[in-house]
Formats: sequence, C-alpha cells, structure tokens
Amino acid sequence: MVDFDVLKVAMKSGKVAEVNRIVGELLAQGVLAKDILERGLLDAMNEVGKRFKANEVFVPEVLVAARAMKAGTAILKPHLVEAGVKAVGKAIIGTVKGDLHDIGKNLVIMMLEGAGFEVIDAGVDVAPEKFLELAKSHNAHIVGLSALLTTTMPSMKSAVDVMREGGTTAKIIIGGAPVTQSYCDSIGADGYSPDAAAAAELALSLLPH
Ligand code: B1M
Repeated sequence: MVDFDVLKVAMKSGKVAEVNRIVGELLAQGVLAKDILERGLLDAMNEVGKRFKANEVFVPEVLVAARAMKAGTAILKPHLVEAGVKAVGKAIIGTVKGDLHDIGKNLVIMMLEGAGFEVIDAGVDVAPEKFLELAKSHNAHIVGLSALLTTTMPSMKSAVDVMREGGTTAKIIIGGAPVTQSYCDSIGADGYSPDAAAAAELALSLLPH
C-alpha cells in the first residue's frame, strides 16, 4: 500500500525538489501516474483549497503549493500522455480573460494530447478575440475554455459570442470548478465536462466524422 501522505505534505508546503524526488520514486516503484496525480497531488491541492477558503492559508501559500503541483505534474506528463503518431485533431485551450488559474487547463491539455490531439496552449487571461484569432489561424477543430472564478464565467459567454460571430467552425467546450452543464447550455457552448479525462472524451466525440 503506497503512502501518499509524504508527497502531500511536501506539495502543500511547496517543496519542489522533494515533490520531484518523491514522484520519481513512486514511479520507479511502479505506482501509476494517474494514482500519483489523483491521490497525491490533486488531493493535496483540494486540501489547500479548503484551507484557503477557510482563511487558514493565503495566496502566497497557495502559490507555492501550485508551483510544487506543476513541478510534479510535469514529471508525470510523459507517463500520462502517450501521444498518437498522427494527430486526431487540433485544439486550442486557454483560461478565459481575467482568470489566471492554469493547473486544471494544463491537465486538460495533457489529457487531450494523450487522446491524440495537437494542442495549442493559449495560456491564461485570454481575450475572446484571441481565441477567435487562434481558432482561425490554426484551423482548430476544438476550442476549450477554462474558468475557475465565478467572476470570470461571463468571459466564457463573451468568448463564445465572439467566436460564433467571427465564423469559426471549431466546437467550443468549457469547464472549470464553477462551470456546469446548465451554464454551458445557457451560453450556447457545444459541450461541458467536469474533469480533464471527460474533456478529452468530449473533444473526441465532437470531431467531424
Ligand atoms: Co484561486 N480561487 N484565486 N488561486 N484557487 C479558487 C478557484 C477558489 C475556489 C478558492 C476558494 O475560495 N475556495 C476561489 C474562487 C471562488 C469563486 O469564484 N467561486 C479563488 C479565488 C477567490 C482566487 C483569487 C480571487 C484570490 C485573491 O486574490 N483574493 C485569485 C484570482 C486570481 C485570478 O485568476 N485573477 C486567486 C489566485 C490563485 C492563485 C494564483 C494563488 C492560485 C492559482 C495558481 C495557478 O493556477 N497557477 C490559486 C489556486 C491554486 C486556487 C485553488 C486552491 C486550486 C485551483 C486548482 O488548481 N485546482 C482553488 C480552490 C479549489 O479549486 N479547491 C482556488 C486543481 C485543478 C486540477 O482543478 O482547476 O478545478 P480545476 O480543474 C479541474 C476541473 O475543473 C476541470 O478539469 C480539471 C481536472 O480534472 N477543468 C476543465 C478545468 N478546466 C477545464 C476545461 C475544460 C474541461 C474541464 O474544457 C475546456
């Protein structure tokens, strides 16, 4: 039985070198990358989120934990992603305007790459016009919008409106902690998924046949 607690303690206190070492050791022991991600890193980030909400920790602590999580996921990436030889489709993914959260977006990118997509990372704080420009210049099949703040969810609607008016044929998928299927329906996006793995399945299902 693997003990993920040591990894979680290191991640929560932002110890990047220690997180890297423990993740490497767990992989060497044959622990699945998916389990290290879900039962170690994501679990620790959820705890940080709860403490942040309860005002027990503040932005600097959340940032160092997020940095350690990024380092850990970077090591896991090649194990989570077995890129297909030929891309099944092209996707643009970004976090919407006003929003700087990118950990979930980065996981969605990994899962899409794992499903065989060529992914262009638009980054964070992405303006609606930028999504349109990238969708058109790359001839993308999918545009993915991520938002973690209730205050930035309206940026999703703006992005959908600008892309529809701009005439891109890309299917628009959305996700992020505060986002729901009914919000997706209300803004006319093509699909919603609650997590990164489901986002890859959704994107595949929306490809032209
Ligand atoms: Co922020 N933050 N944060 N934060 N932060 C939340 C989101 C919050 C819920 C914390 C809380 O109060 N409990 C809260 C939002 C409240 C709300 O709006 N309802 C909050 C707040 C308030 C803020 C600030 C306003 C705080 C402040 O400054 N006072 C500020 C805003 C900055 C900005 O964006 N303009 C802020 C800042 C930050 C940090 C910079 C410190 C840091 C971000 C670092 C980074 O991303 N590089 C941060 C973090 C880390 C969090 C929490 C703790 C963790 C978020 C995270 O990475 N989760 C978060 C609390 C929480 O969620 N528990 C919180 C792990 C990640 C894997 O999950 O992103 O949900 P998530 O992604 C999931 C799914 O949602 C889905 O798949 C992923 C995995 O399966 N998914 C998609 C995501 N995108 C998708 C797209 C898809 C499909 C699925 O299709 C395209």
